Amino acid sequence: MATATKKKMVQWDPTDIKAELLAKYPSKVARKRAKQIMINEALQNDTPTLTANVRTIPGIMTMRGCTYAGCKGVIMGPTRDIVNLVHGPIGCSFYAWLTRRNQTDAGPDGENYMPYCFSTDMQEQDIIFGGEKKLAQAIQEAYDLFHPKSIAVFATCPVGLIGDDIHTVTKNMKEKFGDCNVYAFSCEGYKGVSQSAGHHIANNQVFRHLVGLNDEVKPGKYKINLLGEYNIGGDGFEIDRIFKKCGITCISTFSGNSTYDQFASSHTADLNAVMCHRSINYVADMMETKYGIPWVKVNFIGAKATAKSLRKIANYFGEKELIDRVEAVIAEEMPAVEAAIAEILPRTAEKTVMMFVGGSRAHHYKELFDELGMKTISAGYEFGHQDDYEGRQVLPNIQLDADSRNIEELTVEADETRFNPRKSAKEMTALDKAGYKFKQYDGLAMDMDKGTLIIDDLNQYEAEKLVELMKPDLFCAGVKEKYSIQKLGVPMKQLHSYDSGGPYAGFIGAVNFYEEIDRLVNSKVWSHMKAPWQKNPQLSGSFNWE
Ligand code: CFM
Repeated sequence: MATATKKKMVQWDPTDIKAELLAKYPSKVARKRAKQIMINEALQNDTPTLTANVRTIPGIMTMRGCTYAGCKGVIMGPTRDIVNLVHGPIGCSFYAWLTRRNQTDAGPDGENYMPYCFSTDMQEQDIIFGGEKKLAQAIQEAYDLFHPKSIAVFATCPVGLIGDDIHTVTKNMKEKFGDCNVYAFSCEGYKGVSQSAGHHIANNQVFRHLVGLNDEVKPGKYKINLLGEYNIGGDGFEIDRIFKKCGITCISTFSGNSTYDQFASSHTADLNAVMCHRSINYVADMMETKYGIPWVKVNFIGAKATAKSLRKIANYFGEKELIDRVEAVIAEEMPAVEAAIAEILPRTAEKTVMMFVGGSRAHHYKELFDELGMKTISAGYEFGHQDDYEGRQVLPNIQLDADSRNIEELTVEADETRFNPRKSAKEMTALDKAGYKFKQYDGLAMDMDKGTLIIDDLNQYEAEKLVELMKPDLFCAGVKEKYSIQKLGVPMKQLHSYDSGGPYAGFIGAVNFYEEIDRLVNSKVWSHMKAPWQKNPQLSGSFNWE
């Protein structure tokens, strides 16, 4: 057993690592955690073998965020021309203000509320006497100051605890204004086990209050929506550049640099391309049922993945003009990527990496590390569900628990006038025969090597233990983990905010990523760093009056 060794474990046994991660826990905790640590060997499982989307055990320092973060911060936050008003204490708003690095471009209309922080700033008296009046006043103030098209209200924990009826307040204000769509999200932080519940709550309300409001037919050919792309570090801008070059019209992005009108018009697109499956699959499913828009999984992280996703979109439309143009764009973009790889790969090949990010990036970024010849030895999600790990085929076998049941499931039916199957049954069968898969996501486990460790809801203790045992060349997670990992002598790359880098999507993004990772894994600086207590474990001192 290699517990105490400081040397890199070249041959590690995953069973030993798992046992070591669990060794310090009380037996009940160890039993629960054991179900969330999977040694990857059963690829393409039909039944869930990893427990996910369950409560974090109290006392464990989880990496997760809250439901409000998933709704306000993740899904609605990147939209530029909707006033996002937080009903709650100021901290909930302040700490969600411009920290996610989702970029916006104000565009020709110049409307961009991203730099603002809107909050009702709840005080003790609002908690005691109720905050509805204050909320109505805040909505009025935002309307008077900015005259936005839309105001979205987000509930924080105290709102649910004191029972403010935010939906009636917003409904009344919407009627009062007449020219501003006002609606609310019951996304109190405690509503679910993680930010994932907030995604679902956001998806439901966006579908209920925004999607389908504008039937106007937009110009352009090959119309798609890009779902689950949030323009972190400018990723969305790079994807938009590629779409434009290919002649693909992006009607809406959910929700990087998006506008109110994009959501309202999204039902006019002919294909939903789903990037982050975890956060937005509900919208894709509901749009298919109501409007007949099929969806496919795409990934624009990684140059090869980008090329594959573009071909997937082109093959769906099936027109030679688009297929040829996409091939021409790939041929034009790839030489720069290949040149970068040829130069960098000899320095990165066979290096090891671990990734623990939200609910889809561990999988997406594996593509980029594969391109660098690096081995992903352990990965997992903070809040992924079993289908994000093992593929959508396990969906019928997932047991709903009380926490999941808590989240509203919208009943959606085909729209009487606007349901329009984008492809005939015959066309769908032909695509299927050609190997084209709709509504399919195979999950992270499929792409992980045999014997690697897939860990759900990794915590602070286990992260440090993993690094100590397996000594990866690089660790990827978020800011909460960054400095504790670097203090262990291992470089750390933030895959949520990208530190201050990006874009990493598309072709230009891939080259950016290769260059940064090359610098990180080949810099010796972290291994030279010693904390004072590592150099002199026995510190002594004296008071200056002695
Ligand atoms: Fe989707 Fe995201 Fe992610 Fe996510 Fe997120 Fe994010 Fe993420 Mo941070 S929507 S699941 S809730 S890809 S904010 S842009 S990086 S945890 S892996």
